Amino acid sequence: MSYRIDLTVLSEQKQFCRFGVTLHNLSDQDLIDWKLQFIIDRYVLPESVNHGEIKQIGSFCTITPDVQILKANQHYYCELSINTAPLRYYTDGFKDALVVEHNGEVSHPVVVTPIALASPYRERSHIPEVEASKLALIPKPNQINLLDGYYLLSPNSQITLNSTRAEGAANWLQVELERLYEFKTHSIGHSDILFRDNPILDEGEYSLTVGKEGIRIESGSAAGFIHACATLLQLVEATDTRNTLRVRHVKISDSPRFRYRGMMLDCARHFHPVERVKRLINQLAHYKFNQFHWHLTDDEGWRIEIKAYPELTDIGSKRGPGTALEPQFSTLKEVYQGYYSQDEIRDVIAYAAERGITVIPEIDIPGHCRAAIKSLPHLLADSEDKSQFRSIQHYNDNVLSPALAGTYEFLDTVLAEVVELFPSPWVHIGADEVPNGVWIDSPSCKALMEELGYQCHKELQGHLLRYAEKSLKKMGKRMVGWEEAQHGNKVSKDTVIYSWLSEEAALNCASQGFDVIMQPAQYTYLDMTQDYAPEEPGVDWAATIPLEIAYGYEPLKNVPESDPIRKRILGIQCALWCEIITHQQRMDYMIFPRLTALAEACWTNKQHRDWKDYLSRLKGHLPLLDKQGVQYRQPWKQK
Ligand code: TNX
Repeated sequence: MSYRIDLTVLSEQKQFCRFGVTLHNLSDQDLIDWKLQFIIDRYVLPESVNHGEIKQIGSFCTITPDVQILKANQHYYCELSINTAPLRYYTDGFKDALVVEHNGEVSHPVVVTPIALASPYRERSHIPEVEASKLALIPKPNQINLLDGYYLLSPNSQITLNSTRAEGAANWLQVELERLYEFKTHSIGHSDILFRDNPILDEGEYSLTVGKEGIRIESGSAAGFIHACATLLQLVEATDTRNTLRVRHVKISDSPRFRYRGMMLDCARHFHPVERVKRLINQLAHYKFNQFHWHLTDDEGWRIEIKAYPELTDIGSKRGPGTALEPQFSTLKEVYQGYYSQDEIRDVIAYAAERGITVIPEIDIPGHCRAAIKSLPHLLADSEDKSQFRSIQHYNDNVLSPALAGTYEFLDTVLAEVVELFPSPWVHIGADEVPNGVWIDSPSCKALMEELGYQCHKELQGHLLRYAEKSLKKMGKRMVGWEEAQHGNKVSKDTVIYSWLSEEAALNCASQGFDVIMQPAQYTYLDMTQDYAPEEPGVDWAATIPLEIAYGYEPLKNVPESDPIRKRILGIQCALWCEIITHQQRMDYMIFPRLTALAEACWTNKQHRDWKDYLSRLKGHLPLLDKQGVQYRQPWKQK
């Protein structure tokens, strides 16, 4: 390889770090009229760069060096600084680098070496050794009676449905038995697996009895039947005889702790093909989750087809050379793209519904809108706005204007199509991370504030969100949004708040009268690293989350049973933000096994949860993940 770049930590303090960057020209050609591009997700202080000038848009940086020629076999060196926390992990460093010559007409790939970290942590989290449990059920059912003996399932086994509600569950069970064990049930024979209605049971509740006479599943809801099948699929064991499975005699009565048990997947930062999304949804069903929150739009990509605005996907779903959006997060040289057609979305929704999972779409406004604004500038760009701001992800042009007619036209049109497409009663409107300083120097925002008597710019955000809330309500939907949706004090208490800053913040929203979904980043963010070794992929702005910490998340730990605030906490959600999730293997590694730990926080009552007990069930469960090719992080790593 002809070019190599090194990033070295020179000094680090809590909120200020200085680095040395060396580009080696190992080719036999001089570089003339060249620039250096790289990707890093921290903000580089522009004034801090010596020997050149930096321009940064999001994670995309370009350095114009102060030397025009870099001779063959020579190197270029500069220093730069950030004023955020030190880098601790290799994935914090340059993700990609490129040398471009002659205004980008020629480009040369650059080998990126791992950052030379100042003080790599050597501390590791330690998972105690345990015996694998023979009853490897995750999440742990709330009542189990283990009995002697096994029931055998053979190809003559028949599934009998005494409930129309159980149809979806029975289909899913058959699909999964075939996928996992190449096992097919017949339609003749006696009733080995019987699904029966039991209207006394609550939503999601089920009972599962395996005895001499067969497998009996009872529930009062379609969801309950699905959860029963999820349990059954973990009880099933292969035998030495082909096409014969055995199931331990057991009696289980089970119901969820929280009624909302979700996972959010960011498909904007990196695009996940439909098959990958479905694979995750199916996994969620196995751990009794019932909500899939689909983050479909962000600064770096618009991923949902909107028929009225083909530009959103023609332009907004692509980034990289020759497109309207700069490269971000991973590759510099190739165009990165992807979106879901409405047909694909319908297919995903149906697939999820068959597994008891509701798909909640998120259209993130008014921040995180760069892809939309670049796609529809005639509607969404406020050319007179001279406000200076920088978003958390380092953009200065990613916020919708509450004072443009185009913004409302856009919202009406997009939301109408979204509502039409998604049966979910909730639509997520984002509302997170609107940067300070936005709208301040926009004449039209000023005029709007005067007209409505608003004192503070945050009220403009409230104004826009209130509009969205009303439109969604008219269309029969409930608006839900991130924590910041209540900023600006305009949305009604009908809006459900997804709180991500901390559990304390969630309780604060609940005490104001909002219904709340808790997604505290310190426990539920699956993009956080899982240990302290520098080769662990991930970020750590909220925390490092080893399995033990994820498992240790005990929702509402400090809230007394009698506190009425508990009623406002509808459930728990975990999230995978995808800045560094570029491929399936990385996704598996970040999700598993932590998802199984969090599933238990969602489902299992506090008194039945125990770290060591979970570990032994996890150990017993890993072979099932292996069977499916899930590339989880090994909990019992050899040092
Ligand atoms: C915060 S949590 C975000 C996302 C980032 C994530 C990275 C929230 C509502 N916003 O935009 O992707 O951190 O961890």
